[in-house]
Amino acid sequence: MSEAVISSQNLRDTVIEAVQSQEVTDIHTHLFTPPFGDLLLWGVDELITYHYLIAETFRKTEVSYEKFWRMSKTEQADLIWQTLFIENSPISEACRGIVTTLNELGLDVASRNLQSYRDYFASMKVEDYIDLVFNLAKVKEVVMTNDPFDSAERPVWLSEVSGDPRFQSALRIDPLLNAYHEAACDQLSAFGYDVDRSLSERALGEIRRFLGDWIKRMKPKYMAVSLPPDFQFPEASARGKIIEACILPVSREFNVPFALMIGVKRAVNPHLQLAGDGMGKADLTCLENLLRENQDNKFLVTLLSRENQHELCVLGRKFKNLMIFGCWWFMNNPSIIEEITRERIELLGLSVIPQHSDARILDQLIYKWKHSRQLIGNVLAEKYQDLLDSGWIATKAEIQRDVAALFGGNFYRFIE
Ligand code: HDL
Ligand code: ZN
Repeated sequence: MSEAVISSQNLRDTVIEAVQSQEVTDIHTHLFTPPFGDLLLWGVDELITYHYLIAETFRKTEVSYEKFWRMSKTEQADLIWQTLFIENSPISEACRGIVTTLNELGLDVASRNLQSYRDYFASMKVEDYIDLVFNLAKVKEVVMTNDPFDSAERPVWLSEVSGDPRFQSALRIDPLLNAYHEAACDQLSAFGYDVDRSLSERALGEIRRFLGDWIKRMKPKYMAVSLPPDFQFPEASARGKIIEACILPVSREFNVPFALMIGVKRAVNPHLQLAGDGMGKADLTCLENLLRENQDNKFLVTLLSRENQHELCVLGRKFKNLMIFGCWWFMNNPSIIEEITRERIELLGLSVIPQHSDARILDQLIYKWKHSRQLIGNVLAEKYQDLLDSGWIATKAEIQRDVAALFGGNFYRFIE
């Protein structure tokens, strides 16, 4: 039996150490294993041209959208660096993340010499860099976002190449659910599935076959879709019909949870391209209905609106088939991470997945997890202290057990 943790400072140190040392499974990223080639983004110019920084740059620069999008990636990075790091202090979370990453890599942040950082990456092999980043970030494995409708990604899957086992897959089905008539129906026909626009019983069967084929091919940890804030279920729409007749039965048949990421408004400012998406507060009646009427299905859920988080926690208390995860996108900022981690622990104890990185660029794993570990560690230390103040003495082994559950154990148990 490991020694009991009894003094306050000893307790805090033990909690922080447990959080800092625990390897994490990152359950939602946009990273790709090396066989996907250039789809795996890494290096300082990719970091600087992350769409979060593009949006922030336009708030400070006089450069037009048209002129920016005509620039090369290097020219874009030069403008962003000059605008957000030199002419202004890189104080936002997305900017600070790059400073943290460069610092953790041991580069001379004080020099502010962008070319020297570029030289560092120019000498790096991607396979070596993956090892370096995973070790620095203490990431055990990441779950990718894999879209069978994507023209660049699809052929790699069809070539049946095997990648790095640290990169697991997730079957992303946004085109199927959000653009069936506009795109997916024709694409599925082209792929050899006998579907139709009216979603006849035959077509629904073919969509189930498509999902089964890709589950067998990808072996995904879950099926995921991002949904607008006005998503409703049940819904008299192609989306509602496909969820009811295809997603839910296939999810049960293959034991592949359905992940709903609700609250995104795509392209509220199209001039910003990938940086142009917005958000809205959702009506969570859709989740209540899905969870209540499908208690043999497993649902992973993350929401984009801060104002939805308390309701989501209450839903988590009502439905054990709901696993809440992460601080998604516009939620992934220290002030909100701290607030909702505290709220989740107070309402749900240790039965959530507190964070994912959403990393698009490999290097981001370093800062996204360093920042989140600090925040989650502080909240946990406070909560164990509250226990100690009431006489409950948590041992080091118990704290390590609890942190392991939050950083991967809950996920693996939920999907098994
Ligand atoms: O839909 C999603 O998975 C979102 O995470 C978007 O990819 C978004 O652009 C993003 O990267 N957010 O962090
Ligand atoms: Zn994402």
